Amino acid sequence: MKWALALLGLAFLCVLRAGAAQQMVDDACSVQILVPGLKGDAGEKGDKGAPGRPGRVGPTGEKGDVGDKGQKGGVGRHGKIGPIGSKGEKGDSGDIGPPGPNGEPGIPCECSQLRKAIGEMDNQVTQLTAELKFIKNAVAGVRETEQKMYLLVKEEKRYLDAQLACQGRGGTLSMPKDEAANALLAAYITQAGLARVFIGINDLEREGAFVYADRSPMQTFSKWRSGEPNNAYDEEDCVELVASGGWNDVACHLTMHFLCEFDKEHM
Ligand SMILES: [Ca+2]
Ligand SMILES: [Ca+2]
Repeated sequence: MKWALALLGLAFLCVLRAGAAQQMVDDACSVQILVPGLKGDAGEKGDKGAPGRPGRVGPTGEKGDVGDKGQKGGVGRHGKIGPIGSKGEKGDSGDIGPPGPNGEPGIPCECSQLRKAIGEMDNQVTQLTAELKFIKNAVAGVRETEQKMYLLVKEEKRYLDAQLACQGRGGTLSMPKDEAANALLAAYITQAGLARVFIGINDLEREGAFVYADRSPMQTFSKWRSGEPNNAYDEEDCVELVASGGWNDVACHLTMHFLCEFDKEHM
């Protein structure tokens, strides 16, 4: 259509100009005006068009392969406690263990005699313990320090018999080795209403060399009364404690009450 209109327009123009310039019209109109011109250069690329409408839903595909295993889940809550099961059967005995180390060599002995002696000693210990407890609680009362127990025995005995009596009860005649112990013993006999008692000091072995009843030497402490020890009549080898707390050497064959002492460790 455009081409037809353009050709009509150009032909009309040739008719108008026919009278004025015949020659020029002849030249112009003689051109083959029905032939299109050369194709022009490509225009610039246009803007991107708007998105098209969604296509139709396709058919259902085939079932896919099994997927990979998922990660392990967290620990679940505790379940309820189940009922108590029945008792199982007894298991087999374990293997025998390795032998223990060898014991120390024994002492050769007449074991039957030893057992008899031990039995008798047990009886004696039981008897002594009962006797000591009786004396402590019912008869004399005792005096105690942290390490020792003192017992005033109200039986009149000579020095050596008194020492044997104390030893028979597991002790010895009292051996005051410091001011505190000596004061305790003095108060003890004073409260008992006694004037004097044997204590465990003597110079039986060597005149003038006083030792304790366990043969231990005198230490720095002593409590001799004024003028004592005097070894009067050349026969005073044993020692008495008087109520005031002083010591005096006296004859060992005198009889008087006495004081025993016991180590608590050995009771
Ligand atoms: Ca003497
Ligand atoms: Ca004397």
